[in-house]
Amino acid sequence: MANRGEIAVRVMRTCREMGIKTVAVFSDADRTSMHVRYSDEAVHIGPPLSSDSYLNIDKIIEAAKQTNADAIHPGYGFLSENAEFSDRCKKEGITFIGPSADSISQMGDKITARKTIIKAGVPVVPGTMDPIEKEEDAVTKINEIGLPVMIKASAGGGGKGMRLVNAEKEIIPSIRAAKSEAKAAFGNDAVYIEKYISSPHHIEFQVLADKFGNVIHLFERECSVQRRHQKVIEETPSPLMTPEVRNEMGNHAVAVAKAAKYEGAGTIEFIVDDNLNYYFLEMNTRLQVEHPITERVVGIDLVKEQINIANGLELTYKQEDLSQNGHAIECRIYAEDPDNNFIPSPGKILHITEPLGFGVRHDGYVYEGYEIPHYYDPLISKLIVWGKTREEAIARMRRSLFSYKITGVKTSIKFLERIMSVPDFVDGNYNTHFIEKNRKILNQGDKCKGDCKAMAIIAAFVDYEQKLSKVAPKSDNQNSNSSWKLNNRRKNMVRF
Ligand code: MV4
Repeated sequence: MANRGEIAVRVMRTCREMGIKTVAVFSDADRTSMHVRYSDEAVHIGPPLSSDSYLNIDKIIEAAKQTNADAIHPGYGFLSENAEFSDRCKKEGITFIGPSADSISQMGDKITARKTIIKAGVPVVPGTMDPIEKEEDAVTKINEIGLPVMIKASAGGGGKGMRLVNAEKEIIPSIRAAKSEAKAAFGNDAVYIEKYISSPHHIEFQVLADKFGNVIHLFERECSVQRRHQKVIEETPSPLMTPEVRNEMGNHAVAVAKAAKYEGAGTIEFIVDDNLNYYFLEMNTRLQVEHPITERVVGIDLVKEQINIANGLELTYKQEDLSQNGHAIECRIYAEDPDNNFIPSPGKILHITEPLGFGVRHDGYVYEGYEIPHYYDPLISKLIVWGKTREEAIARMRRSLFSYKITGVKTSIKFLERIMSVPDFVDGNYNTHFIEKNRKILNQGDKCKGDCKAMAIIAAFVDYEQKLSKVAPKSDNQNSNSSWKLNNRRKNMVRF
């Protein structure tokens, strides 16, 4: 398991179910980490810095050889989308649980990906198909496409090396800025132009592809609730989607995976406008953080499928076997301070009470007394709930967040609780600007003194939760169904 934290534990859980022995790798900062405790064996791979440990290909390969590992699961982040690593595993005779180096490189280079995708008949954002060579040509092209446009680094992704251009005089400075940023970040300064899609939704499709060319999709995830290109909440089905568009986008996602000769679990990202026009954005050639919502609604363990595919087994599901059952939402719980610009808050967990109960899944790795290191992503856990309907899932997420207690570090829990009561979220009426649009309500939280409607809803909700959780007063009257209590409760009851 070439990873750490919650994803390492999550993958090893499935291995244990499948009777597969696991080897953890760990840096000096992770000696007491849960993934080390959960594994069957653990190998130390170096100092805390990722570049010296979890990103060091030689160290990981050495650990695999030392323990006679048959296969490596890369998780997400770290080496998961590194073509060289996929290739190196192959050369060493170790199965890489993921796609080939060629598939990774083809999708990692956005210009190559756009060309492949167009050939497959899938809509891409209108724009250029080759790197910008001459600045004058770019100006001509942009005038054809029409402002605003985005300049994007071909080697970029996830928001890095992007520039929005609103006015003609910004074109050349933006190209130069994007190029130098791309050069510094990726060692490749190729940039291209896309028409700007304003107020988009981010909707992605999960795919599974085996070594025999069978490809299925597992429907969509709505990921528009994000902050600075970091997803905050994901849900499936998307409140925006219709059965017709879902079917069409799903077929296009399958076409993308086939065009990339893809193998394993992958995700096709689309940007979608309010009129449900959709365009391919990028393909993520790994298991994603938010994969559990798909698992819950479709009923398939994606890690088990990844392992079986890597092991050369044929997919046992056909597209027509799959359907979406109910609604799932995931909240990402970070060790960060939502009232102080989300600065990371690593440190020791003094107390943790995890939410439990029907329809709740909690994918985490911390325990009482564990110290979250400052070297890595401060994700503590992912809280995933399921409900028959979206309304039920939201109510279940509210009560789960309400009963989730962590002390010792600051967490994003109360910020997520606020989102669950913001009218635009409750109505399913949101796009990638949601957090910015609702910034006032979300950021001021308890301090909000204005006459804002959402704060009233939050206050009413907190009141409701307190009523449900308070201890019944001692009474001489042993009949606890006294009428004042019942009236009080009925007033607050919600029916689904
Ligand atoms: C865009 C766009 C609008 N028009 N491209 C941001 C991350 C990277 N994957 C692509 N991104 C965007 N590309 C065009 N032509 C708006 C975004 C964008 C965005 C996309 C998905 C999720 C969140 C986003 C937040 C801001 C901007």
